[in-house]
Amino acid sequence: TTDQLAAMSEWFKGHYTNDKNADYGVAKGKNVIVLQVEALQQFVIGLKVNGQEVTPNLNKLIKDSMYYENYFDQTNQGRTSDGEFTSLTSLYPLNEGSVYFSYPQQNYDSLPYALKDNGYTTFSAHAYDGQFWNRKTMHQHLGIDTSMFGSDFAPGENIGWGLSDKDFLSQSVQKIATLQQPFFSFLITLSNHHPYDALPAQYKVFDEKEGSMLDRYLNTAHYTDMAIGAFIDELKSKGLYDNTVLAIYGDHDSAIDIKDISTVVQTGTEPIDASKLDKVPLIIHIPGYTKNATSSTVAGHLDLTPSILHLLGISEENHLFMGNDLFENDPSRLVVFRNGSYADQSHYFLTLSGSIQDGQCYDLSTDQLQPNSACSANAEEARKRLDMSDLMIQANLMPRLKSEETAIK
Ligand code: GP9
Repeated sequence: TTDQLAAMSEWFKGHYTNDKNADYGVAKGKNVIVLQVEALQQFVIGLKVNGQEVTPNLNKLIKDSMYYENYFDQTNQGRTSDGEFTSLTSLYPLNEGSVYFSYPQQNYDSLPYALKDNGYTTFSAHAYDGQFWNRKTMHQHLGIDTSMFGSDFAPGENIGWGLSDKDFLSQSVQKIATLQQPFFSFLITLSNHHPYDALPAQYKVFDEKEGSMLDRYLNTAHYTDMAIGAFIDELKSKGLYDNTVLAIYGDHDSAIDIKDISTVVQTGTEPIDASKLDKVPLIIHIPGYTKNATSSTVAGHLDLTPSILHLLGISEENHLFMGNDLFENDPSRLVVFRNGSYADQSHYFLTLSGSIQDGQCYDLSTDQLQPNSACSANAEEARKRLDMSDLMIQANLMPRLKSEETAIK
């Protein structure tokens, strides 16, 4: 209804903070590479097993980058496709299924479209078949002009489902180097895929106990980290590294049992330990940016697009992104999960049933149960955001909302 549209418009107006602080536009005009890493979880970052780092290359990159250590996984049943959708459109995944399959014909706003409007070339690549997750269609529909999938790559070393991350990233750099600048490139890795049993023996550096998925995972994650290290070296040798913002994040959890993970890292207290562990790293390397740091700000997949736009000095004003710009100072920011649970800067609200009444409110740092009243307002706000996102997707409201915005101005 018109009232609903007006209410949604109001919400977006309130959400948009127009905080053009000192970081705004620090990477103006730079190329952008977004690297979505299969099943990369935050707990492997900085982790040493038998004295050896699991992700030495990412650890090194972090020393020279912004690193978000509390970046939560906001995906749902659409797994890798949800990682892409939430990150590129700053909308929530569906409750059931994947937007990529269920609503491929709607009009979406997206990071690639926002960049195209600002003169960027847009490109994506993934080593598996383009029909999978309906990517060929959806990448185009999200504003990506050229893509490479599966057989578009030259044959090379295969690991599991397809071309190894090392060869995939290497061939992707060759292609990226030919793109007109500034470019946006979206790359999705594959080798670190569940159940992590396809890695050739010569890449294994950690001992694997018989039947331990965690041990296998540590090896494949280490392999992918090596491939990312080689990728960064190739970007440097092509002269691209110093004029490119490089954002790297994990798409979703690894499906490894928390009991196994707790043998290598400290996990929280039941029953929120598993939810709190469901974090992926976000690393943003910004050439020439001096404020490199680790941030413990609570954040998630929906925040990628607004944050990249902030760095490029592209205003969010004419866009409808539901996530938060991580470079703005906004202590009220909320990370909403698909089942209605949420994390803010001090609480974790956990609802397994999806009902607010059945939820429990925890102190985020101590895991202590709090009175529900401490979480009730944000729990309602969380539900409202999910409903809005669903309505925008299912009723294809983006075009109408955009004209509403224009009418208000
Ligand atoms: C397949 C790959 C894996 O192309 O992206 O998807 P997932 O099974 O992790 O959703």
